[in-house]
Parts: sequence; C-alpha cells; structure tokens
Amino acid sequence: MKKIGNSVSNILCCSLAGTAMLSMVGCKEKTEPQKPMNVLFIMCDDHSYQTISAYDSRYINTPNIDRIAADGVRFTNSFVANSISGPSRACMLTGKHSHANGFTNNKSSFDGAQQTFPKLLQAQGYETAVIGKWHLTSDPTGFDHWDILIGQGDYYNPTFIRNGEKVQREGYATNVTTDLALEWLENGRDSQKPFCLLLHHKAPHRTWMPDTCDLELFADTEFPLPETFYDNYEGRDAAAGQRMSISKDMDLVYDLKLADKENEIHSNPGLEAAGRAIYNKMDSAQKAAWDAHYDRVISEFKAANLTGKALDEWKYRQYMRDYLRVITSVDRNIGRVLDYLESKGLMDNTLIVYTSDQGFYMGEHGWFDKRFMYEESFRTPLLMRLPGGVKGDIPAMVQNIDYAPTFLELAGASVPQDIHGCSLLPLLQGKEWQPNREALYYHYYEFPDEHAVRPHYGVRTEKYKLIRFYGDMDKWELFDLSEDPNELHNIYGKQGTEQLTDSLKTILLGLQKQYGEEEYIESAAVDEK
Ligand code: SGN
Ligand code: CA
Repeated sequence: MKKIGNSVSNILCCSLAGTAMLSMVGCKEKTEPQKPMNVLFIMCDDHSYQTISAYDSRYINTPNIDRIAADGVRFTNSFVANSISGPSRACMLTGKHSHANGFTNNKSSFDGAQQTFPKLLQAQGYETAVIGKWHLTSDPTGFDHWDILIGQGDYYNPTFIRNGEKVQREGYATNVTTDLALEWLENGRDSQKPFCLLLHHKAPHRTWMPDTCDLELFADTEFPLPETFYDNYEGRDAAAGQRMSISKDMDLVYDLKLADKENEIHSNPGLEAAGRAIYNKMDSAQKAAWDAHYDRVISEFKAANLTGKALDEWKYRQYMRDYLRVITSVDRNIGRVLDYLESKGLMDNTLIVYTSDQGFYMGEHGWFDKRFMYEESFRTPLLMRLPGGVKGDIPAMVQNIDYAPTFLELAGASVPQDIHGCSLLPLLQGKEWQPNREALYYHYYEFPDEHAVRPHYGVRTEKYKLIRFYGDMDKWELFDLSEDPNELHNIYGKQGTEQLTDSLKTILLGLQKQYGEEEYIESAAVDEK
C-alpha cells in the first residue's frame, strides 16, 4: 500500500484545515446541491489489528473487512485514549478524553445530557441510529433509533433493548445485529435524510463463542507462539502484577469451553458455574452443534493430560481458534453490509469506518484482554473508505477522540471548541494535516478490577513512550519504541535517559494542562525517585 499523509512535515493546523474543507463544501453547494455524506461507523469489541488481514496476514484472512481498506485507507498508527470498552465509546461519542466526558471506567454511567456527535449530526439534519453493543449504562441519547444489547450482551439468543423495550431474539449475536442494521437501513430510516449508523458488534469479546457454522474452522491450525509469550516482566512491576495471563487466568471451563458432561474438569468455581450456565442458555439445536464440536475437544484434552508449558500452549491455541472463528463470522457479516450498500448504490455517498473499541492481546506477553498502554492494546484497527477520498496507508498518529470531529466536519457542521480530538477529514482527502497536540495522551483508571491492571497515564511520541502507574504502586516506565518495539526493556531511571525523561514529562504535563487534567502529574511530581 502506498503511504499518504505525514504529520511531521505539515504546516496547516487542524482548525485551518477544517476551515479549508468547509469553504470547499460551501463552493460545491453553490453549483451542485448535494445531500451530505452518510456515515456507517462499524465497531467491534476487542478486535485486534493482528487478526485483520489488511494489517497482519499471519492468522486469518478477512476479505470483507479488507474491502474497506482496499478501496480506502488503512491507518497504521491508530490509538485509543483509554483502552477499555465504555470509556473508549464515551471518548468516541464526545471527542473528549475520559475525565472530560465523565466516563472513566466500566462502572461509570454516561451522562447522556452532554454534547455528542450524534446529537450534533441530528441538528445538522441527519437520521441517527445505534445498533448492537452500547455499554454506557444510561439509555442512548441523540439517536432517532436504538436497538442495543444489555451490558456486554450474549452471543446466543441475546436480549436487546429497542427504543426502551426489551426484545429477546433467537440466533447468534453477530448475525442478529447485522439483520437489525440492514432492516433499519432498508425500512427503518427516513431515506430523505442522510444517515449516521453506529453498527457496534459485541463480537469478539470474551468468551469468544463462535457461531455453530464456524466451529470446525482452524481445528487443526497450530498457531506459532508470539515472540513475547514467555515474557518474565522484568523491570515492569505493573505488567508482572496483572491477572490476564493465558497460563494463570484463562479458565478451562469458562473461557475454553471444557464443560464436560462427566463433570470431571473443574476450574475457578465462579467461572466454571458461569461457563456451564452459558451453555445451558442455548437451545437444543445450538447445544447439539456445540456438543458435536466441543465433546471431541474435551475427550482429546482429557486423553492428553497436559501440564506445564504444554498446557499453556494448548490454552493459547484453543483461545486463538475460538477467537478467529468469531472473527470469521464478523467478517462474513461485514460482507453482507457492504453488499447491501453496493446493491442500493450507497457506496458513493457513505463514509465507511471500521474500528474496535481497543486493541487486544493475542498471546503477546502471555496475555488476553487489554487496558495497558502497551502497543497491542493502546493501538486499535482503523480503516476508512471515503468516496472520492484517497487510498493507501496513513501513518499519522491518530486517536479515537478524532472520530467525532471527523464526522462533524464531513457533515458540514462546525466542530465545537471543547472537543479534544482533531478531524481526520483532511487526511482522508489527501490534504495537509497537523494535529492540535504534540503527542498522544493516554489514561486508564479502572482499579481494582478482575484483571488487576494498575491505573496509569502516559505519553507516546513517534519514538518513545513514558508511562506512570499509580494507585497501589508508583512506577514509571520508559520505552524506546524504535529499539524495543515489544516494550520489554524499561529504561526509566537508566543513566543517559535523564534529558529524554525530562522532555517527555514536560510534554506529558503540557498535554494534561491542554486537556484540563493536570492534577495527576502534579501529584506525580512528588515522586521523583
Ligand atoms: C468483562 C470480562 C473481562 C473484560 C471486561 C471489560 N469478563 O468483565 O475479561 O476485561 O468485560 O471488557 S467476563 O467474564 O465478563 O467476560 S470491555 O471490552 O467490555 O471493556
Ligand atoms: Ca472492548
């Protein structure tokens, strides 16, 4: 793929680029009135860029998701502001970092009275809808139509809340969510208005339950272990203290579906019971398909009697198989949506976005889950297809707070001053772009939680990352990403890094001031050990 856009050499600031775009739209309207571009914002939950073939072809082929990239752009340096579901969604809706939108962790409730891009698009004449995972506790606001899963939602026979009414639906969540989206596109919306549809799948969230038709895929695939699978976390105390290890924390019955009929396999009692309860919620046909697959896996597992590294590696491979089966269904359903848009002539006036609420560990560092500011979970896939826009790779460092201003600028709406993010539209149009920030700011707050990731904030430049973990530990980490892309060597406090550390702390403090969160670094300044 060719490279386009470069944040370093640009001279225009974000707001100036925005002004240029608005005047361009204004000029166009004089001669040729056009309906504003539709927005189809597709997001999956926990979809790693490692498992999208447009990014990485080691594990799976995702031909349909790749169609978006092939005809549009692939952001190669796309990041989130807070690597966890609810907070990430709140950042996207508001274009603001977590402390400013108030949804800092998954236990929060979103203040639906605040400004969001769907509300601003409604004011601009758009018809808006959210279908699928919502995860913000309070009811959606700013949507003409909403049909959301409750909390995380179930993979099989999920209950939705449709505009306030509970509806239980038979079938597999990714198929059902796609059906609902297609139904709204076909019959539900006002076709006189431009639309903005948030199609947000629950897949591939834990516990990675495949559709019955995909259960036999990858059955014989022996995935190579990631380079850092046996990381010993030396020099990284927060990494050592997590509870998201495939070896120690991935549950045989709950995560890996070894709920044997003989009741001989036992794991964490709470998780084991939850695993058996999930199975019991399926209907008889679903159970039969499930048994036809997992009963064989269970008997082979029992016969192998694995221990130690052999057991760890079996768990990793079983996790990969289920996760990739779930992605196969996601990709097939994205294909259905793209085919629909093509058949209705909507490809020429719809911006299509594909992303995830964060990245995910596919065994790197020995982990599943996310939360850390380390690369695999700080990054997130981002593909966009803008009709008439450029094609290829965009290497600029972008963040999920940038989506809201992008959609607003595309719609011809002005971008409110209090939005932290920066519109990506100039990048999509091949224009010069310079973000309104010196580097990326990150802050994860949720602690204590089931995976024991300590709260932390940090800054990332193109070459370096500085992180401060706080709470029940007070530790800094510094990585030279060009020398150490796997972030195994914490060089914080090492001789010769003093100047670099000072300058990164200055950038960090500057960002915290810019975003109005400086109290964190002020308390951090006490610790200069
Ligand atoms: C659930 C999962 C966790 C996961 C969080 C947050 N446990 O609690 O493994 O980290 O969601 O995920 S589970 O037993 O319920 O599957 S998030 O993407 O929704 O933020
Ligand atoms: Ca998630």
